Amino acid sequence: MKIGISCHHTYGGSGAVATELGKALATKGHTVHFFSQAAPFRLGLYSKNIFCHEVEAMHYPLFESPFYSLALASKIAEVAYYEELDVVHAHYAIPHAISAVLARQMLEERCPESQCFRIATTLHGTDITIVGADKSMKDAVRLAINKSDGISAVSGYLRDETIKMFDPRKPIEVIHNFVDTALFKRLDDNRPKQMLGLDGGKVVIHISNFRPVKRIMDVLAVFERIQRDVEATLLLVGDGPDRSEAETWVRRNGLGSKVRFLGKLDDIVPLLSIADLMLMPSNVESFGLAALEAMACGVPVVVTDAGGFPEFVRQGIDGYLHDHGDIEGMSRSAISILKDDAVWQRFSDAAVNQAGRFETALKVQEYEAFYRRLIDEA
Ligand code: GMT
Repeated sequence: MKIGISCHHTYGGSGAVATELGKALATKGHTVHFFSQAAPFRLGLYSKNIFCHEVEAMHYPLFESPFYSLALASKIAEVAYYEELDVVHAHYAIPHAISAVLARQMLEERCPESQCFRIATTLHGTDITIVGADKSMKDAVRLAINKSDGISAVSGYLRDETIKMFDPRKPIEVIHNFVDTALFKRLDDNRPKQMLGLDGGKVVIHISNFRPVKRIMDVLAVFERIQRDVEATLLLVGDGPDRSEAETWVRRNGLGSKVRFLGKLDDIVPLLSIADLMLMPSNVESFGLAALEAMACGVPVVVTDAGGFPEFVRQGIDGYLHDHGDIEGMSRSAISILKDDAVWQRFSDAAVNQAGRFETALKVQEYEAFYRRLIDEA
């Protein structure tokens, strides 16, 4: 198939999923055209089947802000015309699905409808729960959903939320997020520990975009309790609006030597490989890809009992789930895993096993079948 993938290029789950999917499809022989503002951050490889189209919005003094959505639609229409794309897969409703809808209308000006691509839209979470809930965007998100030929959501939770909020005309398929276990596996390499000067003790990790939904202050509160009982360091990977508040809190509480802000990093496997526990106490996650990637690297997780987490984290087997804001419960669970090596090993092995059920190859087959159905229905 000839597939266009429209996605955010920046650090974030939806861009990561879109990019890993595109790479896997290309490896299977499909032709993949990426559309984004810059090369997606996880692309990092050459393939004869992958093409990247960077979208540059026109700057003109009359336009206060550049029209990215229009430029994206024009780029999709242009590439679809010359490359005869079968499917355009939009990751995130806004602006990608809307731009795909518009691109198809542009294409219809140039060729018969039967020769136009099909639109597959994958909803990732915040496009529905935050952007879609905003009055200024709600109708645009509804249009994006209803004008797509097929819609998928990354969890049953997100499918149900979308139905509640938008009552879409079409059914929503659930295709869970996935992880490439050939890449995300625990490395037997202590060098990152030495490089970070971690002499001993346990390593707790958190990876996110430091937005309010991630509850960074809860990560710190849980860690503060952990380190009273267990010698440990907290690695914070990523960056975002709540970082300053977090840094101020760390300084005020004298935890500077135990909490490391590492910023945005592309290659997280070496860090996950030295981690003993991941904390993800978000308000809600439609899936929580970073936790699945940690599990694949043998890292037990302590997460919120909400959203997509219960669809892959098994209570007391590969991690623990708690109500959001339950600092005491999360701390107790974390300490129980970190304090006993035998318990940790059991959780770690179970996490690797469970991640195997979300292997990239399995989910890519589901996406291929999804595209095929859309093409056959045309
Ligand atoms: O909030 C983020 O982490 C970014 C956001 C995105 O679109 O990049 O992540 C969403 O999509 C990811 C991939 O499907 C999911 O794993 C995240 O759970 C989801 N974030 C939220 O629902 C808050």
